Amino acid sequence: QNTRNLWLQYDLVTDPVVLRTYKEQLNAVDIRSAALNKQVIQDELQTGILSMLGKHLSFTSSNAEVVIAKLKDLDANEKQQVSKTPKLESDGYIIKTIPKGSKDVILISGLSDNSLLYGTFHFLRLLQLHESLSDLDLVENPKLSIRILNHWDNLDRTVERGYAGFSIWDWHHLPGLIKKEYIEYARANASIGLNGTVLNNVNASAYILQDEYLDKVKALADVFRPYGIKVYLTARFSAPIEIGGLDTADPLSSEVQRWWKDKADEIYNLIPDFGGFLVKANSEGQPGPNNYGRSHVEGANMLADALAPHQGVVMWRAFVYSDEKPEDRAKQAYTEFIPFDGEFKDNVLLQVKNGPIDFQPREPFHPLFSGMQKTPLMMEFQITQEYLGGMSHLVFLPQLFEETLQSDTFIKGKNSTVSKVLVGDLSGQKVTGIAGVSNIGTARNWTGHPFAQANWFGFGRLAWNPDLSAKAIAEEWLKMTFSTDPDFVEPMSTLLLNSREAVVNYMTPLGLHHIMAEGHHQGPGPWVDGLAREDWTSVYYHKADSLGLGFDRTASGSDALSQYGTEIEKAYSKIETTPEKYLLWFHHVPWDYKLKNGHSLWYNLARHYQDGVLKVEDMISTWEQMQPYVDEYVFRQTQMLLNIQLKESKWWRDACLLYFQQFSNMEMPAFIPHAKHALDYYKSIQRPYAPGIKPSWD
Ligand code: BDP
Repeated sequence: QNTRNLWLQYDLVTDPVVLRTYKEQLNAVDIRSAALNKQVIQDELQTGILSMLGKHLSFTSSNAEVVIAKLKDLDANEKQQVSKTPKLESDGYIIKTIPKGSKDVILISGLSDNSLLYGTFHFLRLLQLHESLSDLDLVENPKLSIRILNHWDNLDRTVERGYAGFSIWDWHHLPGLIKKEYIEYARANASIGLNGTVLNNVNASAYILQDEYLDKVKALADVFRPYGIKVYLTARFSAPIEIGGLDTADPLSSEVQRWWKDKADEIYNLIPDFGGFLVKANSEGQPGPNNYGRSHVEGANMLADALAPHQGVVMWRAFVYSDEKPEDRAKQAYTEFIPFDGEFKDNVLLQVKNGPIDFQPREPFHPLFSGMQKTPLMMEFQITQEYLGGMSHLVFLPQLFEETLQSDTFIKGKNSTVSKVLVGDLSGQKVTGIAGVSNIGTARNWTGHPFAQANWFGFGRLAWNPDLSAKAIAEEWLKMTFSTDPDFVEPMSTLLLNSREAVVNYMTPLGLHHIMAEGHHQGPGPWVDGLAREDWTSVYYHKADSLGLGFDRTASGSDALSQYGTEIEKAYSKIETTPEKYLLWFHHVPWDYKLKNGHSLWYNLARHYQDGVLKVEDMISTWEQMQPYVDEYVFRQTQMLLNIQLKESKWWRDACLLYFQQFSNMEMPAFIPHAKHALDYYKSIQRPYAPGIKPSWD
């Protein structure tokens, strides 16, 4: 494998029967339409087929076995053959075998140029997975329209919460130097159906909106266009002051409104298909409408008005927790945004993190997904592993994404999943979307940990279809990246699918959350206390005392539970009926309380920490068997990283159990090995230079 090529390895098909069949089936391709990306499609097919089958395709209109054409460019016979296929959306496509004269032809068709690109990548995927090319009858429509990466990349090329090197955007040399990686990046995204990218950090510099930088942004937009990727930018709310020379950024000021309209016109003049703005306002010190006594709606709608004439959108983030109101942080976004439901302009989407706190290893879904029914909601997942071990831990995130997407909100009765809310099945929202905070950088293999590539891939696949299973994604990724051999795919997909629960266990089992070390978030820090804000400390979240552990979010506590609607509230209001995975999220539970297995909370806590460590040991022994299937360096690299993960899982276990034992005052269960150090040692570990921190705000 060449890890630069990600899941597009296009390995030579080794099974001789499959290879012979494919070779017979594929000689010539007729690409009839796709003015925008005809060359991209042709190059991809040539590269893929040459590499997988060892033969060159010819591109010709006569006698081709594959026809790639928009529906309107099909001939009468072809049109008739596809007349009964289900309705296609603009990015959707069909791949269908149809008879033509004496032979079969595979038709890849759709409404737009991009649909043909997506259909082509799907077709190549079939070969990568060694699937049959006979009697194809596939129809694919993306379930979400905005499928986007969020780069938390700064203009100085550092990446906030990035663990894979520096930003791939070489601002200094743009627009003159177009790097090969920009093209590789666009191609990788297109292959999984992603269609947008926000280039700069949510903690934004206004500078990116200066003319000089807009020329650089335009250069990237031009590279991405044939791959169907639109460019978006994070807009810093105070930009009219910082780069516009105004003395206010008040959204109701006509001068400010004018400034944003002019800025939007200027951008669209350069980039006619510019996607729009992402905004982090009045959150963690970022400027916003509240600074002028205005609301989130007034701020978002002002920007929406500037973009509307150009069909641009505003993605307004719901990640807010005020420093004035001492409410449970888990409640704040809901409390702040619910009153505005239905008041946003049509081109505003509210971008909501998957859970109500902050990208933890496990959180219940964000209650805005059930509460805010008259506003288009966009999901924000974090692909970079800020709270899940940075680049050092192997964690297959599609498992986490699937858990959120398939959570039941009950808003229209049973089976009202978050995924249905997002795609608009329950509320009829017209603009839909999903964002993933990118995990890529200048690392040779893009993501640092070789297995973090799976999280980029998995996010893209779920953005196309949020109902795909993590298992199916794991299998696809393993086959496309490493090997289709079942002796590899089966044990490795089990490994991937267990990896998320492992990290939950050794970091934050039973609903614990936000007990990471301060600032870098990569080690344990349940003792963190006394920071500028209470809700940045760990003690605020776990509330350990001599009686028990956990945050009471029921009516007797912060009452955050009531934001979830009656079904969930009823079920989770009692300890006995709350799923154990969310236990300490919603309840303060006595140390000796007996869980379902008849053992105390303290015993179970220890059990989970230990299970997490054991799961990492299992991962290591599975991996040891995989040497024959993977490149030597990737094998060693992953082995070394897994050993780091094992060491860190023990660090988590020992530090957390020693810390919590001070409160439980109970014996350490016998299955917990004696910790190598005393608690003070773990408390003294500092990592001032851990990657991904942005000192300016932390
Ligand atoms: C937190 C990160 C911080 C981000 C913030 C956000 O620690 O770096 O700026 O989320 O999403 O998780 O805005």
